[in-house]
Amino acid sequence: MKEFNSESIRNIALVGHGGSGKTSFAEIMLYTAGETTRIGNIAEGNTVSDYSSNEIEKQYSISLSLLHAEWNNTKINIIDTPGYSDFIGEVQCGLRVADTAVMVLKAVEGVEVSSEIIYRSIKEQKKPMAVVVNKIDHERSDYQNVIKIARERLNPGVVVITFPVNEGNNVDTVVDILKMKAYQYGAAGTKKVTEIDIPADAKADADKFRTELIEKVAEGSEELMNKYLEEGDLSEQELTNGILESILKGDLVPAFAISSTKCVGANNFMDFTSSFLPSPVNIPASEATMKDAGTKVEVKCNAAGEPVIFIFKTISEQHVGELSLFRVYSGSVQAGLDILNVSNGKIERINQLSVLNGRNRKDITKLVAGDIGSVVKLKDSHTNNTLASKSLSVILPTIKFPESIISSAIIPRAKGDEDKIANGLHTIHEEDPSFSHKFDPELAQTIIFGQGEIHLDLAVKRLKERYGVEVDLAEPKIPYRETIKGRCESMEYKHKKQSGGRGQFGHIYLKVEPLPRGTGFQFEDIIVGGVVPGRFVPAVEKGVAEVMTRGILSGCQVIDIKVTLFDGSYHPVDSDEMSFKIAGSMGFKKAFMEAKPCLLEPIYEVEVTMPEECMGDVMGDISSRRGKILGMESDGHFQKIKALVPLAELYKYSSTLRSLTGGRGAHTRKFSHYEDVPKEVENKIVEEYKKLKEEGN
Ligand SMILES: Nc1nc2c(ncn2[C@@H]2O[C@H](COP(=O)(O)OP(=O)(O)O)[C@@H](O)[C@H]2O)c(=O)[nH]1
Ligand SMILES: [Mg+2]
Repeated sequence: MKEFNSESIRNIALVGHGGSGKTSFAEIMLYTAGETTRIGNIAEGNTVSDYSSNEIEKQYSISLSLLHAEWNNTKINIIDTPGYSDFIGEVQCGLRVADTAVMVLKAVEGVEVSSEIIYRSIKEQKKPMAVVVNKIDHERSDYQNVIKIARERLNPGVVVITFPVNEGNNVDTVVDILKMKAYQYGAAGTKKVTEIDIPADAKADADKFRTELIEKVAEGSEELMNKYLEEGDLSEQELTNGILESILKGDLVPAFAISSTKCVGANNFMDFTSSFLPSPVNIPASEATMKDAGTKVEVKCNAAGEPVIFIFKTISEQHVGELSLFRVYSGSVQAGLDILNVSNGKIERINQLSVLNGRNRKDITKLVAGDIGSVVKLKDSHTNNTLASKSLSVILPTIKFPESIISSAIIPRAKGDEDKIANGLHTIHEEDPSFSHKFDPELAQTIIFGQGEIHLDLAVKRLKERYGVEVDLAEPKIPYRETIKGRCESMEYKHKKQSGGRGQFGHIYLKVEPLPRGTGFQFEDIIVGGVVPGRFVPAVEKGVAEVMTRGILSGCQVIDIKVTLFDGSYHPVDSDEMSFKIAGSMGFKKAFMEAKPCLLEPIYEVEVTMPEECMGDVMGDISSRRGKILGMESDGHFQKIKALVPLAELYKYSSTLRSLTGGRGAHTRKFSHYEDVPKEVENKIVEEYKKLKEEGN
């Protein structure tokens, strides 16, 4: 592959709702540009981008993939991202290193749920954007309506660059309003494109769209606006410069008509990409932080500068090892370079440098600032790490991954697999930080966290495929708490054993009373006259504390209780620490049972965002989960509900919400406090625990 300078690189991320045709569109760009010699398709599972076995099986993208094509002497790096909300983390990674987000919409459905959700990320990250309206070959394709909806729901700056002349089953021609010509595409695979005059019946639309474009560009500056008002037009040069400026500001969003199955429109899109979409040089410098000083510095896209690269994705592939995908932000990177991982202080050697087309790697010698590529077998570098020369130890801003919205316990099918499972989960997290796991010592369960059920199911599948371990998903145990509502003024317990030799003797009186929520455990010793000698008091406390950790009613921790040791007796020979510890445990258990014991459950504060029309259903569902609505507010097209819901009622909530809202709802949650469990629920939990104990578990 030839070398490209920073100015001739374009980094685009294809984003949008699942099934809009991102992967298919990438496929025809690669074919059109001569990167591939045949057009793969989703049904046959032979696209360049969806190459993993899971993607081929499911027929949709799961991980982002990196592709590139050369067009008009520019190198277009294409990041194809998944559209399902389970894999939103991948979209964040892709957007982070792209200079233009290309939102793919369907020519019939237009703006869908994920389009809106992803658009919010594009706005947050202030990324320039383009729109591709794909599937204009559909019989109900309505290109102009989709443009209208995209203006209303996404960005009012959407302007048409190409539009179809004969949309529907027979579509083969688009009008390009920059060239003011029409382009007739030959059958898919022929790569034949003929430039023709704009057909008479498309002329009026072409003029209208061109005026819209010129006006949009003129709005960008007072100078251009004055010129336009005076002369009624802009020069080609003014238009060219103005388009780039407006795209960079996010005021202009160029839109293109595409049919990926019929191979219509890709040439015009790539022409525009090479001529008008921003190169890395046009993008404002990244604000980074000096590792030691903490001061802010600007990292400019300058191939002659110190090398700074950022890893936005790691892929662990069998037979290859770990592949790190990175973007060069400054300087250039050559094979053999030693570079500092500023995030963890370790030196890494860039051994094998390559560019990718899905799973195909092509080795190259050098990548310059602005370019994107991959390196294999870094020792200890991961997603979100910045690598830089020692003299410029900067850290670039990291990718913000979404918080997990779903969790599940995993139960190994075979004993002894724990280490393999932990290793596997760790690698999965490194590849995809929107997935995480932790061992919860209180619940004695490994819990995994992710973005949806498909996300968690896939982790289970990967564990099996790559690490040969089988696990099942189960509802995580709920960390209930036990406490008391009443008091026990005096509980006597005498532990006494005489079985030849030295006996055991420990005798105590305990008082037990409740404390305010959140106080924890207090132990007071008010023994006078040494009736229980001081050296045995800590043993009594230990005995009580052990029971508090283990629990009595449900096997969950006991909280917010004060225990007072106020009387007792001892035996000069038989008394020892063990005897008093046992007395402490047993005495506390009895006192606890007399002091109106009860169970508390964790309550979470849940925030649900959904379209207004789903409010009723969502609120009804929250009530049926013993939830309490705290309030609601509107947020653009959406409504937000805040509620308190017991954790025990939240398992698989994201799936329920998805079906209640047709995929348009989302929720976040955080722990709020502990509250009494309703009696009937408590009885059930206590019964289950009893049964478990009787069975000896
Ligand atoms: N009719 C038609 N179908 C398309 C077009 N582009 C993609 N598809 C089909 O739409 C489905 C989803 O495509 P895919 O590329 O996987 O979408 P992605 O999820 O956005 O990557 C597949 O069955 C494709 O064959 C198109 O332009 N026209
Ligand atoms: Mg895809």
